[in-house]
Amino acid sequence: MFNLAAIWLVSFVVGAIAQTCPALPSTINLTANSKLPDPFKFINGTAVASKADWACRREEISQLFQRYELGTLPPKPSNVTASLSGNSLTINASEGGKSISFSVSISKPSSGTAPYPAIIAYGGLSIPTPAGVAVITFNNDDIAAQQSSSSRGQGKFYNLYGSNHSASAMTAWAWGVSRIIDALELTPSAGIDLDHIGVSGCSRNGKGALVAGAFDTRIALTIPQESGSGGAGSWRISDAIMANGTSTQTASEIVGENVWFSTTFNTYANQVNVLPFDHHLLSALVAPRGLLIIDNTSIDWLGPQSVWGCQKTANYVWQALGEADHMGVSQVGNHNHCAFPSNEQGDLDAFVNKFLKGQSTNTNIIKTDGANNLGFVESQWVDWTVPTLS
Ligand code: MCU
Repeated sequence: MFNLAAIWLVSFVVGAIAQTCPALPSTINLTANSKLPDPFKFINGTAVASKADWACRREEISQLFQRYELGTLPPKPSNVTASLSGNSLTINASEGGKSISFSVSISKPSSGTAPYPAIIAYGGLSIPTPAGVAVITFNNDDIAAQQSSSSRGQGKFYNLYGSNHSASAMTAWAWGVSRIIDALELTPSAGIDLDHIGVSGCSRNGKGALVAGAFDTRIALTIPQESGSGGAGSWRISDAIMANGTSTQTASEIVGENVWFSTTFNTYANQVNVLPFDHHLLSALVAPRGLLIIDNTSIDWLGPQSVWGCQKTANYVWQALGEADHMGVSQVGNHNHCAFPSNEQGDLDAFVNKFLKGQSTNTNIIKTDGANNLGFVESQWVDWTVPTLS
């Protein structure tokens, strides 16, 4: 009964959004804004004053990211089927007379009973595997290649939708994650608890995991690890760090390095101030669901100052929604890239136990081991206030 009620509520809310949210104008006059854009103001200048408004603003932000940075995320294909063989779940998707199939492996935990919570792991899990949690290994490169800038349009996503589809590799991977969840829904014998699904990845795959968590609200916990610029970092702050003489990754570099972003983003890579968003708003799409940003203060290329400022600012959206502790940042240095340091284990456990295991834990975790707030001066970046939305 509860599930039916929940399904009814979700379709009611989705239906209400479709009816009442203003459509994004086909042409938007982009104007320079050197601050992190206001989460609580629609593109037409109207204030976000309620949780219902936020639902529409969230949809608007999603559309803006697709239009200017990530490319279009296609809806669920007309036909999705799944088959389970041992630990391998095969997903078949067809659309417009074409079809693809891809497989993920499911590694069940040695403790607990089915259905298990699970983490969908881009390219394998880079954080320590939590006890009692299944790991679903997603070969994201099979869906969209990311060898170099010449990987554009390569991978199974593009076999289905055409090599000229606007979706960036990260959007194609997010589509893949959604199809994995569709397949888990179709396959109860896979033994995965649909209310407790997480997603994680490190570095380039951390950027990808954040995008998947942003787009699919069936994901309960998103854990991008050391995702850096183009992930948990802010385009604007990274440009400022670079201008101050620290060699860090910026939008203008990233668009030449790989195919993580849409070709449309090339237009904005040298003028990020005109973007009507920054990556605090990519994170904000996850709210009020669980998000733990795991980061490293020791690698300039990742832009630790940028990640810190961006994500501290993102937390204001959770604050506005009355769920500040559903989003955390744990930033610790003195370890190699993607090597999870043991002194972050407690932070990870707190989030996993709350969002994947339903326990009551303290997830008030917004911390860095970098000195002096890593030089982040909020007044330089934030020129808006945080409403209380009800
Ligand atoms: C942090 O993610 C990327 C980074 O954006 C790239 O510039 C660098 O080449 O690779 C990083 C990565 O994915 O390392 C595994």
